Amino acid sequence: MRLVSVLVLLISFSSFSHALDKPEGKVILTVTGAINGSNLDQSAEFDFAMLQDFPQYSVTTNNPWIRGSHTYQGFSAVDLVKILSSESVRLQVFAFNGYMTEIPLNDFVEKGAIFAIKQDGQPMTIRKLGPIMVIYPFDELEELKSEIYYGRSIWQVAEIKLIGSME
Ligand SMILES: Nc1nc2c(c(=O)[nH]1)N[C@H]1C(S)=C(S)[C@@H](COP(=O)(O)O)O[C@H]1N2
Ligand SMILES: [Mo]
Repeated sequence: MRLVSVLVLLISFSSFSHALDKPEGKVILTVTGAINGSNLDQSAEFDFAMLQDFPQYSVTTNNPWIRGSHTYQGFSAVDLVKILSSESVRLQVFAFNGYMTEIPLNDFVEKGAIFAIKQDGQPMTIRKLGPIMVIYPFDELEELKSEIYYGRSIWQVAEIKLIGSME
């Protein structure tokens, strides 16, 4: 059962059901690991438009790193795993600065986490901790205000490695 209600914006499902496209714009996310569907050898690359074509979810919350309450919009790891025909249940997420954290896929279901690509309707610049940042609905679930979820709140995400269920 979903514990956290996240607003499904359904901005565009159109290209989601198709085979994975090739990025036309600047690649902002590389996905490696336990994937079957791909648009490159052993990995999948995404530009901003491709990430925006995923079902979009919205979380409005405060967080410890950005002043004030903001509305974050982005995609779910559940849909990413689905489009890559992966059975992964765990993600290793890497930032530009080399920071890495592990996130259970379940956080995107039960805790309402999203990979945010927009803040208040605008793409997130690197200065604003973009282009991709993991956001939890801290204001909605008190248990998220702990070092576990702060540590999983990785910003300036560059790469996701899907860890297979057998690893
Ligand atoms: N890109 C990136 N995200 C990150 C980190 C980091 O070093 N780089 N640190 C993580 C950890 S361990 C915590 S507790 C929180 C808060 O880090 P801070 O207290 O140093 O701001 O951000 C997380 N996200
Ligand atoms: Mo931390």
